[in-house]
Amino acid sequence: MTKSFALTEEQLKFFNDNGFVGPFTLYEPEEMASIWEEVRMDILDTSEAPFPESRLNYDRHLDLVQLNRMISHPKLVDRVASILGPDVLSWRTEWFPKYPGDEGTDWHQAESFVEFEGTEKIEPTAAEEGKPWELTAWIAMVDATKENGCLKVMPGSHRTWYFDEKRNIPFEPENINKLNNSGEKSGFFGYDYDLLKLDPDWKPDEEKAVHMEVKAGQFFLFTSRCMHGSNPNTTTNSTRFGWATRFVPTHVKVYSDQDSFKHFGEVLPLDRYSTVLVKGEDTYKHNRTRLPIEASPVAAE
Ligand SMILES: O=C(O)CCC(=O)C(=O)O
Ligand SMILES: [Fe+2]
Repeated sequence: MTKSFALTEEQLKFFNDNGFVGPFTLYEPEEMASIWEEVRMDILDTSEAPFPESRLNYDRHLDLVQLNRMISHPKLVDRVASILGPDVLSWRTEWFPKYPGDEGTDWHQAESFVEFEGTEKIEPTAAEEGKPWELTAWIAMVDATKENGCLKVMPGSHRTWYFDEKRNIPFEPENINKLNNSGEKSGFFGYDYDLLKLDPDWKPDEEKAVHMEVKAGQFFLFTSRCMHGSNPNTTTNSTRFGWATRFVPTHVKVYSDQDSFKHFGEVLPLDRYSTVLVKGEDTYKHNRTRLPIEASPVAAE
């Protein structure tokens, strides 16, 4: 019987209470260092990428085997399935580099990933009250520390909306790495997430934040409803490279009726895009999907 990496009852309870859980080890630091050395070069060639023209470079797990192996790794997927249920799709992966001197990431919450353009990217068709239908595994490509801007989360905040993720706000890339209206070096990659606050006068309690310091090769899980962000990278020589890998149960419609989507001032056509069925079965068949590269019949030949 193959080993299962499902969450323990205790870990599941921690997740339900807090909205996040981890860290867990996917690779030992030395192994991750050698994978990352290769991958960081490979991602520069976008000829086979799903979005070859985009500087966002999303979803490179679709063409790069090393990355595909990560999003379908049992150590990751078994834990994701403990929360989302047995039938799981990978729907997006995103790079989050933070270079020395870069601004922090504004506190934010999401679920439908409307992302300031009025269109839900993911929509559940069989949601159950209190059960998350989206989950992110944030994988550290290098050590993430409080100083280089590791992710921070606000325990228990997944039960209350502090932001309206469905409001449209302008993309203002000229403000990246500038001080914001509160005099802080924080922003949201060209958007001002503070404009989505339900109560403009409310401020999160930084004292309660948990800073997810993780080693290269580790990951943690969180629902995007759990408020998260990061401090600025105050180091002079340490770049933090995070890779957010996002999952949904198969009942969720991904980019439903959309041929392209807008994000960070770009238009991304979806003709090369599909979800990946990383665990279980897809009986809903809402989405274009494929198997992980190494599980597909061509790879097995
Ligand atoms: O890594 C970051 O700074 C932000 C990541 C994030 O917001 C996410 O993964 O949803
Ligand atoms: Fe986020």
